[in-house]
Amino acid sequence: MNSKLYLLACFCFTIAFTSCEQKAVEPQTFNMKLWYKEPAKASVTDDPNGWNDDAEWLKGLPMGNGAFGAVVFGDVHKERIQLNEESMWSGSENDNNNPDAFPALGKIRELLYEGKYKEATELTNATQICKGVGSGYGSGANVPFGCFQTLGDLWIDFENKQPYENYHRELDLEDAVSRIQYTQDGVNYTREVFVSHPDQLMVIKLTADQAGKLSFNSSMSRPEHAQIHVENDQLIMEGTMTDGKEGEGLNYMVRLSAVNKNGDLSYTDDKLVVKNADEVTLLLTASTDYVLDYPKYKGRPYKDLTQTHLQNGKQTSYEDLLKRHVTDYQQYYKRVDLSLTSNLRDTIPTDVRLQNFKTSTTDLHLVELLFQYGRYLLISSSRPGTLPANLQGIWANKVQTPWNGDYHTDVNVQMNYWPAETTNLGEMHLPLFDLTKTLQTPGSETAKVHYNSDGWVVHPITNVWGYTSPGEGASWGMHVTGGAWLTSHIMEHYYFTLDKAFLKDTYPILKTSTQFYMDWLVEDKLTSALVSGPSVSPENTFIAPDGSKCQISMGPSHDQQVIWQLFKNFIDASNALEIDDEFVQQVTVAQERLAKPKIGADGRLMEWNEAFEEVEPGHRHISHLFGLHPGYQIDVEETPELAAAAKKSLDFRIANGGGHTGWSAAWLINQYARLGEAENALHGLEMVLQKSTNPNLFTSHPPFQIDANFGTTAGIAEMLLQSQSGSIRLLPALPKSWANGSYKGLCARGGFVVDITWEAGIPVDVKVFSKEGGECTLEFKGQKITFDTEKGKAYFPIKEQNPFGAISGE
Ligand code: FUC
Repeated sequence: MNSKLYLLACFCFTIAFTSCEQKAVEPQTFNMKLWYKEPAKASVTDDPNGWNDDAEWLKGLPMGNGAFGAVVFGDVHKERIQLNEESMWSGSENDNNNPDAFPALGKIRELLYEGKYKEATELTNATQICKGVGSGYGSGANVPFGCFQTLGDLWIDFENKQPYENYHRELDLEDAVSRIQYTQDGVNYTREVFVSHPDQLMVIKLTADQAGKLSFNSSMSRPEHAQIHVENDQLIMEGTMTDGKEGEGLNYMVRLSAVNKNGDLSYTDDKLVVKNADEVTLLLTASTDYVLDYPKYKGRPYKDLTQTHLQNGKQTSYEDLLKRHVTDYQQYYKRVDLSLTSNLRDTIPTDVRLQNFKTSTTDLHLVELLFQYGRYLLISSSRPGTLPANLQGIWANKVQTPWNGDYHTDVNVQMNYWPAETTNLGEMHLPLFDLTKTLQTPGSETAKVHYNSDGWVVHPITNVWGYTSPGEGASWGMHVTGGAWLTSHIMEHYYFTLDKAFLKDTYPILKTSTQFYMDWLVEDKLTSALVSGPSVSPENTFIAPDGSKCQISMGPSHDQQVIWQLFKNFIDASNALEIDDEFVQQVTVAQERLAKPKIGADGRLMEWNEAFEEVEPGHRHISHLFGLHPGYQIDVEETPELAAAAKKSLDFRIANGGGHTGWSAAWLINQYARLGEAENALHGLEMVLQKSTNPNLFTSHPPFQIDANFGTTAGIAEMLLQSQSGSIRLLPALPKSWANGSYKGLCARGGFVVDITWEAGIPVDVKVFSKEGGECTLEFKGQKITFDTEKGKAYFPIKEQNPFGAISGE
């Protein structure tokens, strides 16, 4: 036993099976840092094509406070800090609903019942897709859909262009500070950068260990729509983006100012100039006039806000700014520890670790790092009151971001939030619900125009302008369960927190989403089961009996499972709020009548209602296993046949090249974890690290897409703790190579927080903290123990007699 495990075990055995408020011993972990011996090169210009990654930017270190983001290059002679503000969106509110849709709906369903898939797919393309150009095929910077864009760059051009040595840069995940140090001409220079949530600004402190050695010019730039001027000791960059209709869109402003120790500080027309200072602190604030409020979306006092935050920052000492930042950040970050290794020092730079991992996957510290990095990124890109994290979180370095950096609702934005509850960051989940709320009104307009239905609907994409229409191609755009999938997150938050006030507040969203699908579902002519359609199984194509390649059908398994989950959630929410009206009863009946997952002749879970062959057997979407993960419909214990079929489907996908995009591999981790398939889950994780991770640990589709960061963190948590089935499954998918370890602070449904230490694959110490009271069932390899809990108390249920001790770790 290594010393930290021994300490923990001793501590726990003295407590026995008691409830108490005592804290478990903090496990020692080694510093959670991304660190490098080389800078990212600021002199390399970005590729003008937004779809191409920029290798140097992907070496930069991302920072953020939920709304403001920065990527720090750490270059010595000329520093580049690329800037983001989450609402830097071009475009504007726009009506994309298609009045031709509803009149053709019945005909498409008839064609599908007649087995005329080709004709049905063609008619869907002709009538059901959005009006206008929609998202502009993912390149919508200049159309109304718009695009999430860079805010520009901050440059710090140092006078000293001499060679340097002793270079080191890092991002410390434990305090969310980036540090750079190097030596030039015998002078030791340092930079410290952080983005403060409490003070709403970015702070950059530059020092030299000899007097008067800091001389530089600082400037700002943006590829378009930017004016620079100086006003009252501030360098200001401002502009107006396009609304996509040849008019003016959102306005933005960035303010930069500095505080110097000795030397001279001055402002020219477009620069801040420092000469011979000992130390300088740069402060930067930014905002737009965006407001998340359909249909106006404007009105934030962005000029005043940036001014106030900058002035307040200038009047506060660097030490106080740093202290407030660290305190604020750590209240979230410190809730969870994960230890898979017993080493205490990290001597290998992160990019080297990543490179080594391609040939040897034994580096468990890299796994710990990637896990905590996902939590860091969520805290940095999604805070209460901000917009949700988009396809790139809040980090994008160009004007045209791939897929507009939007919210894809057929897995991607949901994946961003998979780790929120399990890794103890429930507050960071709230922005997703705020966005969902604002989609109700435009979504009900779309439901009316397209389907003459009540309730509201969202298709596979949305943006900050309330876009809810289908996409511009039926093959992917006719995904009708985006709204239902979004609302499942509301219930996840409730299942984890049991927060009734929250549930009461959000119940209308669940109810109106349920209303839509109650209207939308139709009876299958043959079986009279309720089916969804015409629709797609996200982005996948099948071969119809006549040999044609089609996407549109009735009752794709994905829709059926998402709607099943929505109805379950709605029924659970109604029960929790003691609502039992006629509508709840109708939904209960309808849930029973839904067409259920089916197993094909080859033993796989069927993706469509009929046994079609898929065009791409290794397709990246694994949507027909929604019921396995993130849904609850398929479970190893409750529905073992379906679980076995799900496993066959997964194995088949992989055997045919599946998991080739980052997020797809990340989903595999979660799905295999739910099946208790530890080694396969680990394989998914290794795929993410080997094929889909950049030097700064941003994951990749390619191009860069952040969902796999979040999906991987969630997947690791899912391997270590699950609670979707009613009991708390301890170490449900623990790979052999993770034989010894510990974690603290992972969350389970029912309001429980779990700390655990395991040896040779067996739990040797478990602490369960009960936030809300109630019965708790722990499960390990099928063996269960149940005990009652009281709100606010901790339990150590396996002390003197470990009921799991007799179980083999194999
Ligand atoms: C989904 C995926 C694509 C990509 C895009 C942003 O629709 O099918 O692979 O990730 O979102």
